[in-house]
Amino acid sequence: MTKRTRTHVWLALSVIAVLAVGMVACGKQPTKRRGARGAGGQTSDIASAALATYVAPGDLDEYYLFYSGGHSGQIFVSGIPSMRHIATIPVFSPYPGTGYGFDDESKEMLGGYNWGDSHHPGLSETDGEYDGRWLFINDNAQGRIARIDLKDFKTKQIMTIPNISANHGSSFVTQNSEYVTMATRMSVPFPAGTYADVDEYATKYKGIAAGIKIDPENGHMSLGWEILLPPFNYDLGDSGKGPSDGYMFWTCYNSEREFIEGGKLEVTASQRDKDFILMVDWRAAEKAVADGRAKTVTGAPVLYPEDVADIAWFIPLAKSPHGVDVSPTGQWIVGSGKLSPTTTVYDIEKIKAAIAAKDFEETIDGIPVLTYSSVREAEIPVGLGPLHTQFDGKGYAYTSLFVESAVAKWKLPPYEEGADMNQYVVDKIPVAYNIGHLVTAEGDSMSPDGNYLVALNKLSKGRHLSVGPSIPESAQLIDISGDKMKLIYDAFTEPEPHYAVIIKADKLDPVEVYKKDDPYWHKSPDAIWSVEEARIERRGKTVEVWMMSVRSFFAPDVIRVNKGDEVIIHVTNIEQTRDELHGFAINEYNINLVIDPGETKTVTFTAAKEGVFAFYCTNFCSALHQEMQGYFLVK
Ligand code: RUQ
Ligand code: CUA
Repeated sequence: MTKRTRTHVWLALSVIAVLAVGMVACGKQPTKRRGARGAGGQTSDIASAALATYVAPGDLDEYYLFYSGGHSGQIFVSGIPSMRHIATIPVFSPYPGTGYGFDDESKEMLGGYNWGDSHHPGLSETDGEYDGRWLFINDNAQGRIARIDLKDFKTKQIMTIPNISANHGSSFVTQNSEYVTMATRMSVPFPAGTYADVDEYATKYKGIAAGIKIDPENGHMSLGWEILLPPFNYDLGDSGKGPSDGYMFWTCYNSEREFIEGGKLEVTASQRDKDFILMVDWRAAEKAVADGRAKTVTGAPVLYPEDVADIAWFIPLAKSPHGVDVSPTGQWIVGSGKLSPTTTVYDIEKIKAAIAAKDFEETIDGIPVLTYSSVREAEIPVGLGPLHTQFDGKGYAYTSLFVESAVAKWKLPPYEEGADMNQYVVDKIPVAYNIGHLVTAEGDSMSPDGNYLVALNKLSKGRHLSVGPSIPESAQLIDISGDKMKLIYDAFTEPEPHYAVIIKADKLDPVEVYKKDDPYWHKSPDAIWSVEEARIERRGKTVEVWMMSVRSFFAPDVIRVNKGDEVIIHVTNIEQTRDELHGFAINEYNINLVIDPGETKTVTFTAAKEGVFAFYCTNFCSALHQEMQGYFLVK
């Protein structure tokens, strides 16, 4: 491309940036609370919004909202409509509040990292409906994926696969939870661990799309297949449903396939008018692996599109694509480009017909590019900076507009022949600058509820009291039950919200106690249930302790070791009463376990410091909680 076109793109981007900055409001001072009553004794908008979101003391919310915590590495849980933050689920980062990352098991899961970049939570599904079993979440930084069991809201597995770099297009679950997606956002030399300089980017660097198999019995994840891809940046994804079940979709940018040192990727990756949606037939990929057509590379079954046809296709999409979302019926595939003021709708039937007719524009690294005009249904003029789309189940779609700081509501097909497409954009609501993702109630399922939408902001307009340069994030609750969208609540979210999912509260039934005889829970072989079983055993330089905790003491309450010993402590909380958690912290040893009723946790460490160290219960458990302590003596 010429220097001139580059300058143009650069200019356009700068204009967008300036526009955006111009919209930032100044810091907030406390405002007088506005009256809830409008003129003439009418109930004002504020009063009806308050009524719509107020969950009275003792009442419960209607939905769970799970939103990712970005580089906090966590998932946050709120209720809808109150938007109250009620829990934090630590996934990729330690969280002393629940003792996560301190016991052997969670430490091992974290794999030596103490953070992750969690972006897109995805719920397990049965027949295209959220079934409330598991929640999946990706780590964009370390290329990982995790599973949370919604029976106890705890992270049960963190998985890494080879050859993938920056897993962003994840975690999008198939209609019957057969697979969850993973994909490379930032291509690197292939196979994993190869060295090649960035000037060999176009040829030596590769992307990967992967299908992670989910065990239907217990949710356990394992690698199903990988597909070798050109070095584009694979961004967002979604799984098909109904007529598109069997397909996975990912947007990609930088189809220019270059990384020029000092060249500004934002400029070099914005040259082409269109990039692509990658579409993968996961059943065909699964079969190709079963038929022995994959090559084993760094331990992974990798399919090469040059050798294995009919597993992957590209669909052109303007421009620097970000979100791709499948409509509730599964017929419409909706893609948005950050630098195009339109959202493009594709018909899965046209896509299938184009594949059958080999209606291709070109082939890139063995992957056919479907002819745009044959598969596109319509381009909808939604507005500036479209990112993500959600649905209400009543035939409407909602697209977030980053640059415009708004949500556009528009109608899904069918459209009248030759009609002015502007008429199908039926409503727009401004939100706090700048919006990234948005989510509707049960929005990724085949039957969204059509009542609530949460707009998650990227940059904040200062919707809260000022707390310094780290402006509190904001998530806005929007009522989408009527023709016009209505902003009804401004909530804080912990940094930094990316995607979220909303599930009906009555679909979950979490336990409050690990019942001693509940076969669902894997029992630790080191659990003990009485003072009599409590003991300390020494084997050479290893001291192993089986400890029991109950209101309000530990048994044993004195542990004597020698400096340099390896110490293994198993603590069982034998309580069977709700909210009777006990902590176990050894001062100055950086040990902090929190053990739920009926749970056993193990910590292994070296007694490196000599002296006498108190240990105590960190979780308030009874009137005599302060007395719940003991001593760890290191000679
Ligand atoms: S991204 S603001 Cu990580 Cu989900 Cu679109
Ligand atoms: Cu046990 Cu506090």
